[in-house]
Amino acid sequence: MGGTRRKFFQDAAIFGTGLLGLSRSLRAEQEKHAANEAAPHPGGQASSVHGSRRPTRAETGARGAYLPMVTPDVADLSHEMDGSVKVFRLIAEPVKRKIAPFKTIDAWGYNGSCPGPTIQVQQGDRVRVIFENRLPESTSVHWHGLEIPIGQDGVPYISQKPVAPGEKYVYEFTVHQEGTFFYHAHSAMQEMMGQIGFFVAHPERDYKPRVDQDYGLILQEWAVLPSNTVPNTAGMEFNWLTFNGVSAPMTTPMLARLGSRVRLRIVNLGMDHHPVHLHGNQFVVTGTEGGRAPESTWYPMNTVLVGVAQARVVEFEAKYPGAWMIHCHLPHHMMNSMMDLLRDRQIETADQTDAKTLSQMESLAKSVPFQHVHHSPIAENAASVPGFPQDAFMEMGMDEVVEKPETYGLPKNWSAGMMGMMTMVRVLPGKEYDAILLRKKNGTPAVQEEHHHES
Ligand SMILES: [Cu+2]
Repeated sequence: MGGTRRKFFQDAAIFGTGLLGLSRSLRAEQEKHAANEAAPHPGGQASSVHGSRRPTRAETGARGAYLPMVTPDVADLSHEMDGSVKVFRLIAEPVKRKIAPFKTIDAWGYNGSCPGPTIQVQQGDRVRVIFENRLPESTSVHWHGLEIPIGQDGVPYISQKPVAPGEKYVYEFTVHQEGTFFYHAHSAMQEMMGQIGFFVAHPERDYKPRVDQDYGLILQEWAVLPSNTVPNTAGMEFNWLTFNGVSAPMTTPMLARLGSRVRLRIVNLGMDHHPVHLHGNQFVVTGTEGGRAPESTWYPMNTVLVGVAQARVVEFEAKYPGAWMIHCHLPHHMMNSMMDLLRDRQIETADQTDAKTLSQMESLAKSVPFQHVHHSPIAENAASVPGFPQDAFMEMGMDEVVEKPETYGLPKNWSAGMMGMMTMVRVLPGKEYDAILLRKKNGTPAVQEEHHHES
């Protein structure tokens, strides 16, 4: 071991001992953390970053208001103010997550949610997160992408002692950056159990051009064996793909008023990279996990590769009315696993007849309230064509099971075409947009009085 490396470990050990004392008492933690951040930090880099941080709100006075991001199917984490400090309470715990109408998994998340609730702050904010571990094992919280002192980095043994089950730990730092960040457990298996959430730092002044809608999507993958509920975190074959903890058609459509500008922030914390494609529109990548990208780097595209641990922020003008799909384009990520439903009746690609499949689908429909048990038309000689069936018997419409204000007015059986990592941006003329907002506000059930059939 070289001298520098040994010195580093000595520093880390001294630093770790300091934190060990801190974790004993919550109040002591809070006091010491303030001192901690002012002290020089092992690693040097954090110190220089710290030195160049932007001034806090207290130093600059009032800042511009910001448009909060909406995380479909995931709530925001509320906060209280302690003087000028935004105080959040984050709890790691097991979470039952219904990822499809016929599938609930035992994931791990935060505050009853998987992914965890979205934390939204503004550049310059002082943030305190009172973290509690209700998992059956030790954990910590890493603030992905944030330039904060090493003591707040959330890496077990390196920057802090692991937070034991039942213990609390206080993170506190000043956010000098703007952009799309996230928090996650810094233990690989816990990440795969769902320990992730958004951490969005809004800029002190709005980005230009301003957007009217701001949405966030977290991409996750799950390996869940048939008739099981616990993800197999050692498994390499992912059969469930989710946006914000749900698979299509349970994903809540994102709404945009015709003529508005839309921002989508996409974050990936799984085992695969996902090419996320938007139908019918071109967008520009306006930011990454590192913050806002200069306008000179923007160019039109409609598919953005969101690699593991990356964030990609895209923006587009909602010029074209319609229900525009947005989905990962990997074919196997555009599917839901039917293994649980089929059990011993798994589809055989040979020896499949229309009658046999129809009765199979009817059996499925009884176990979950699917209303459309018919399938799309097939040729009379279909069974004699090598390769048949492929998608013929994959469609399972369940409009009524997944209906909500955001699905109001979609064409009948829309849900049959929605599977896996898939959702939609519904670009709606003002009147229709307002009607859905009113339904959301009033909690009006999205009863579909009439279908708008294309055909
Ligand atoms: Cu994918």
